[in-house]
Amino acid sequence: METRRLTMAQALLEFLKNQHVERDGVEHRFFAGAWGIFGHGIIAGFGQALQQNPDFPYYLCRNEQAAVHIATAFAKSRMRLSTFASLSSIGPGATNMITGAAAATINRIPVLLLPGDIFARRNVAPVLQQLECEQSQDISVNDAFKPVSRYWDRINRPDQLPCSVVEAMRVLTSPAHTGAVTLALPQDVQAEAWDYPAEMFAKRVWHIPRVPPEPVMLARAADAIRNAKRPLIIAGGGVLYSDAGAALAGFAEHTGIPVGETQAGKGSLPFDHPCNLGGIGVTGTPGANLAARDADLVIAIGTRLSDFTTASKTAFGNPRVRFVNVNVAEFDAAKHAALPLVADARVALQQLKMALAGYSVETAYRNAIGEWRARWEEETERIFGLRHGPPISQGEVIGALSRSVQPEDVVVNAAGSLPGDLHKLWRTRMPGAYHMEYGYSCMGYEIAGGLGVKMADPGREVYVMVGDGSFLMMSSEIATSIQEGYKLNLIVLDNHGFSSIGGLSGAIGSGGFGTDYRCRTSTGKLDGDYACVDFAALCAALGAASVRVRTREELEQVLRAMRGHTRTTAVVVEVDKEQRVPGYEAWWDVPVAAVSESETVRQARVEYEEAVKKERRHEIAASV
Ligand SMILES: Cc1ncc(C[n+]2csc(CCOP(=O)(O)OP(=O)(O)O)c2C)c(N)n1
Ligand SMILES: [Mg+2]
Repeated sequence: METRRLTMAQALLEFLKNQHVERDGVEHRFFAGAWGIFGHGIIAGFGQALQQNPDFPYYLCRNEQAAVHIATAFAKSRMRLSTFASLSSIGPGATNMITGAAAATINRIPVLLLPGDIFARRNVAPVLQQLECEQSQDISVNDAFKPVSRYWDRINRPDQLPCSVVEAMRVLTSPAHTGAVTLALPQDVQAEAWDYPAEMFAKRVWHIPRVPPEPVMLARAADAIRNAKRPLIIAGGGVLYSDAGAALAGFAEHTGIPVGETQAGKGSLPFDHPCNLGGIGVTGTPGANLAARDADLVIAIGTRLSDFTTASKTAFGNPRVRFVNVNVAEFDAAKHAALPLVADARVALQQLKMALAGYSVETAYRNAIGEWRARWEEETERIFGLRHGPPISQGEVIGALSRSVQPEDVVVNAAGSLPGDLHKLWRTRMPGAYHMEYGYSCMGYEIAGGLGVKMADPGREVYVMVGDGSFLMMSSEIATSIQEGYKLNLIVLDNHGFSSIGGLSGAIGSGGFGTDYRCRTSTGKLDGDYACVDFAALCAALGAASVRVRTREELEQVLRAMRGHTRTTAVVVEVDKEQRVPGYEAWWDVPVAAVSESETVRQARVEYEEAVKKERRHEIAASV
């Protein structure tokens, strides 16, 4: 057998370089390189391997958490057909990646994590940054990746590598099982050599299947739809990852069934498609939520049915409502006691359309959909057209940006009040043009994520909308965007604290406690002046061109100019935290204290106890 004598790290890298995926006959190189930060736990092993393999680019970021967010955003933008590896030293560098791993796994996005690990040899333990355990020599901080990884392994001997890497690839490329994969790399083993079979480094192409639905289940699903009077589609991220937008449009046009989009599924249809009711759930539009309330059949495609989508299981008010779940993952297909159509979204939609020849929803329902859509356009225009302040309203900022972008441009966001406002208001015209990380809603994802989105398709303008709270949590990748020459457009919304959690605090009777960036005073409370931060100066200090604006006109002017810039540019705008976009026909379960010294909390609890009664137990309903 032909062999190649390589270190474990060199062999791993050589293997990664040669992995490809293929779907619909089109091949993609799976790894575009590696992001990370070197330390003693990785520099002599994987670091050395990277240095002698310039065709596998290494990108240096500022925070290992950001490395994983960049990889996640890149992979999400590439519809999971390629990604980056993320590496770290042992110890804090490794644990910095755990938040990123959780975000990737929850969002079902493939990322490969390569944290350095403590010596397998053990004789020099405890090494720098080692977590010592009295009960076992077999534990390191990297064990903390287990619950947030879809596959986890530690390479304790160089000859273990072949078994692990093929398992890693199987999981990363599986539409149903993908997420974060962690291969923990003991520092000493990375540098050890072994005679690897040369075949391990041959080009390997992983086929991404389009699993067709089982015919009997397809027929049952078609029957359920034919018998429905008020069917509704929920389009989740799976629609986009399956490249099923056109199939969804064809199915919706043919049947007249309206579509509500989840955060991950937004952009499945263009916003102005006659069947698109827009966002659904807690942050949904009135039309989508009224359709959900009365629906007798919900066709949930490629969605996890999270509480934001189901309005904490209060969204579906029809006592006879049933579900047909189209999903590649059995796990999701079985939720809500649905008729499970385990299948690729595109194939399932094409076959369902054929099975439903001659079927259409009633005219009255079609008319209602048209009316909801028209009313929502009016409401959007009202919010975009507010003349509030200054400080201006967040809705006006979204309106100004919405009017200045091209259809292929991408808006990126993750946490705060913006996800709700954007889910409702953003007018997505193309798949991938709305990039929201809302599975983990991880503050700090925005700027790092924006960089990943830009790298996935440098031809598209990327607009990162980021709240002041998220910005303060992680803005350091601005410097990385300058270093790598990937231009971002940053819109920083300064409202001196947390509009989102502040509003929530009000709703649970706590009046915004602990959610404003105010100085502590002699009262002992945070009730002084705002601790103002000069975000424009921060952006400039990190290398971006930056400007602060106050009025809508100034904002519009800067947004127009930004497009022409070639390096990362930021506009900072103060917004009025109290001028919120309302919620429409939806509720979210955030339990209120059952006993309290505060009258407002007691009152909120009374309302809570009433509202929680609307929660349904769909999981125990008889199936379709
Ligand atoms: C890492 C992380 N920590 C805490 C939270 C909880 N959280 C959600 S939104 C939010 C406030 C975000 O503030 P900002 O970015 O200024 O947005 P705003 O609410 O003002 O729109 C917090 C603390 C979170 N989602 N992520
Ligand atoms: Mg804020």
